[in-house]
Amino acid sequence: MPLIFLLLMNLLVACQMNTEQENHQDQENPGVETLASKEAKEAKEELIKEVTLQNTEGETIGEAILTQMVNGVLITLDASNLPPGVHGFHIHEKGICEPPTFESAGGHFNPTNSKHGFDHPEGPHAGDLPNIIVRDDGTVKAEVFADMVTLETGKENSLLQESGTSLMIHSGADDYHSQPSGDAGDRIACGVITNK
Ligand SMILES: [Cu+2]
Ligand SMILES: [Zn+2]
Repeated sequence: MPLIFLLLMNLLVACQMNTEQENHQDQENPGVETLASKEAKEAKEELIKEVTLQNTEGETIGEAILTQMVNGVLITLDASNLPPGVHGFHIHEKGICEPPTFESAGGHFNPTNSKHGFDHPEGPHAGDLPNIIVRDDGTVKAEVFADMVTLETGKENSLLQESGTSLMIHSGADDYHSQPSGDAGDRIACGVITNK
């Protein structure tokens, strides 16, 4: 049998095995181990999403990197040209950012059908995030952890929905209890989290 065919057969067999059997297979055939672990690394790297944020004029003002962690999604925000002060920051339920109002993004991402706010007894929404603070020079760098969502597809709380989801910055602070969205004021920046 040609060598390439044998290698393909080994790969197919390895793919169908559970972890324990796979380990056994790996010891017998180090070549398969290398290929399999390469695939695992690539799969993890896919669980990172880059989100471009735009303001109400449609100009790009920064980005957010979403990284799948063990118990949630780390959101690393880096933006500029924003009004200084405290601003509400949320994940909204639709992946459509149409300036200037960004109403197209819908309400907060809320797969658990909860109430808004960390301080609400029936809250929070999965898409509720801590307020961010913009510096006097209009820049913000923040790391926010969203522990109720995932980047793994096919789950109810996945941010990679068919219709996408979005990140939103508001003009004012989220008070963490007012319905439906924390009385955080206008939507001033939006970024689509695509499922692609
Ligand atoms: Cu919002
Ligand atoms: Zn909310």
